[in-house]
Amino acid sequence: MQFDLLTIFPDFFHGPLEYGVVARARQSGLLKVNLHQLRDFTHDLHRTTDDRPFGGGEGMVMKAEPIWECLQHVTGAAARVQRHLIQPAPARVILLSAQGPLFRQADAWRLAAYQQIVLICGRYEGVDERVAEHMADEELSIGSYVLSGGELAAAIVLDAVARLIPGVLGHEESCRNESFGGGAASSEPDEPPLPGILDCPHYTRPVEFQGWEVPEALRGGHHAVIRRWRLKEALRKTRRHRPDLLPEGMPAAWQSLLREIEREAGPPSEDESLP
Ligand code: 6GU
Repeated sequence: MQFDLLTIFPDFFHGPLEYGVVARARQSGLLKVNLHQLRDFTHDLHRTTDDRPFGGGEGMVMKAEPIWECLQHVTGAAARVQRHLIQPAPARVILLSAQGPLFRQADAWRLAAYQQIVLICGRYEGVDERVAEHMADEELSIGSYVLSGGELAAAIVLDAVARLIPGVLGHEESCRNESFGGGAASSEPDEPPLPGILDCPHYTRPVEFQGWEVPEALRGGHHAVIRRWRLKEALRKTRRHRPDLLPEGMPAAWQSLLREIEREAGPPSEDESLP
């Protein structure tokens, strides 16, 4: 899988690309990342990538032309390579923008099916709307807050997608049994991920530390007991931290565990019941 990142700060990505799972995926050849300096696609002496907004107002707007020219370069080269493939996989062009729909785990799974993903990182007060309208296939935001540029968001999208490429994660770090992966819900290892809840708590040695003990259920080696404990604690954490993730038509077993949790906890505190 190939990522092409369009940015005025290509060096920003050295950290995110050079550690852990992403670095290993690149070394193994499962992931290729190309950084493109948008200033290389300008034609003026000052390599200008921004300009004043039509209609006036504060701040600068990222120009459409350097992005257009860089996209021609990036997807044009891919098209030449793809002419030799039997079934060319399409590229997906994404604009990172605070105005996009929220990037979720389901989007990471969806994007992992593409052969090439192009991420356009906006800067300044915004990007000329013709990029979102005519050049990008979609916009994505990583959350309800304002960042000073799309680079951090692009690194997050790249990380979330790269670790889903088949072969990138080993067995010990498989991605199904974790938050949003549906692991607590899936009974079969090859089942597609369900709409996810949060991951269950994890413990390692020592069994007691500073008087804090590892829960009894995890210590006995009874697989059914462990499985039930993990699902229950995943539900407990989800109910407490992200009740919005609890699906509408929950399996009866989940509902019964949640009733147990509610009996143990009493009614949600005023703080938790706020929207
Ligand atoms: Cl993708 N970009 C910017 N500038 N701010 C954001 C964002 C993206 N997602 C959340 N806030």
